[in-house]
Amino acid sequence: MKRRSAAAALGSLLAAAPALAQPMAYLQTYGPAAHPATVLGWGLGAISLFVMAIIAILVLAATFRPRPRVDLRQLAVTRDAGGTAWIYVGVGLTLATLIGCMVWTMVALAAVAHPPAAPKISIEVQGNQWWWGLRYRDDDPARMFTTANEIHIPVGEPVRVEVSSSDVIHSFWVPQLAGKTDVIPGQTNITWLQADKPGTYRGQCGEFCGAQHAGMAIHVIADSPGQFAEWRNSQIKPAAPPSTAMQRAGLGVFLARCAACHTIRGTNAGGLIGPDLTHLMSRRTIAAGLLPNNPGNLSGWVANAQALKPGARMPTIPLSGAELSAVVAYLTTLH
Ligand code: HEC
Ligand SMILES: [Cu+2]
Repeated sequence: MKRRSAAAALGSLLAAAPALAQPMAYLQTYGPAAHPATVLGWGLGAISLFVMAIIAILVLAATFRPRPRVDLRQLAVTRDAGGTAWIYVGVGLTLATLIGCMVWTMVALAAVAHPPAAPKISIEVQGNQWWWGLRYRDDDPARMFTTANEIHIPVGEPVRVEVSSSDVIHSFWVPQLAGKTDVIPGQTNITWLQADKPGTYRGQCGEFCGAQHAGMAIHVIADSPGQFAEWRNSQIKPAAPPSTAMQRAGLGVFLARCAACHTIRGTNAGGLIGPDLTHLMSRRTIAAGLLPNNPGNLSGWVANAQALKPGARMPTIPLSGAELSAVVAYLTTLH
């Protein structure tokens, strides 16, 4: 009985494993910035396995080959009958395989280095301990805007991404869409993304950057072109003014206690230490992928950010119960 339940538990664990692994699974990719590298990875893996199998077979064959027993003392000193041809052929095949792999690697690297068409959308991504700041560029400055942690892109289109850091070295990594790009203070590195299937792609800081490195996720959401345009137009707008007395009180608390670090466009809050909260409720998660974005988690976060993400650059701010409810009531209006 015990054994059977253990087996069942193992079975359900194994069944759950692919689903758990799915968000960061890099063996399956969904766009031309990543696909050539995936094919290359599988190809080189297969070639390596094939070579190992051949070598193993040759070693076993040589080990177990039947030979006549000879008495070494009786053996005449003669020149060997040959066999160097094996060496020439072996070295030749090895060289040809290695050169082939090298050429394939260079072709794949060249293919992922540049998008197939010039990107029309350009995003600045800034790594911060421990969240991602985003700025969507536009030729018209009135259409530029900032947001955080969730990159929306139109499906099937290349997007230019410029990465920089405000503090230490991070790494921008959305495995299903592209390889890693170093995020280095004092330097701007350029990469690109393209998702050929609509959906949400999870990314993660790929370079240890301090206490909450593991709590520094990023999501790329590939929308249909129509949904993307709608999202972009709503992000450009300033926040709607609060409508109830409670929400107005919340804005007051926010301006007094939070505005030094956070921006809400359309209000006097213009801080740059933390994420832009103008359209906070349009995001699925808070604190760089840590928690689903809902009023309960928002209250928990504002009440005690340090308990949820120890070391985060948002202190736990002492608020009365009334102040907390008011500020959260206001935050939930930020669609
Ligand atoms: C000293 C600067 C600072 C102050 C003051 C501050 N915050 Fe933050 N806040 C941050 C930082 C930094 C983050 C990002 C933390 C992370 O994800 O690691 C953050 C994250 C957040 C988030 C999550 C945003 C997202 O999209 O992930 C919310 C919501 C938030 N703060 C609300 C508030 C409220 C409400 C107040 C005032 C009661 C406040 N903050 C005061 C720095 C601050
Ligand atoms: Cu990191």
